[in-house]
Amino acid sequence: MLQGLLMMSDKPDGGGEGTSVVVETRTRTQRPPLYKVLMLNDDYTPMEFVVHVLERFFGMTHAQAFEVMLTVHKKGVAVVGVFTHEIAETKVGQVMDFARRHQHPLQCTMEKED
Ligand code: TYC
Repeated sequence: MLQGLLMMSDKPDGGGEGTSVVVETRTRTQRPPLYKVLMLNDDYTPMEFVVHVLERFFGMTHAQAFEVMLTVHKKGVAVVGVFTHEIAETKVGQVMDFARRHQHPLQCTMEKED
């Protein structure tokens, strides 16, 4: 947010003690770039594990998670969330870590939104 402070003079020569005037300027809040987090299908990760991942790391209800898991299973890939770069990176790391610890080949990636 930008806000200007304009110093104005009430004297003809522009000198002397200035009068402070707070000027409202146009506020343009920049939106950060967003990243899609994608879940990839594979032949080995159990369906229930993927459902659990979607509930645990993406805040989905069981019904939502089951639906998204089935979309990945049928189509090969699905967007499971859209986040800022740092949050998306964290989610991908959490999923990959959790899958590896359970010895499942589940893959999760991120991609910049257009
Ligand atoms: N295809 C897996 C199976 O049949 C299930 C699965 C769904 C795996 C989604 C990964 O991202 C995934 N057990």
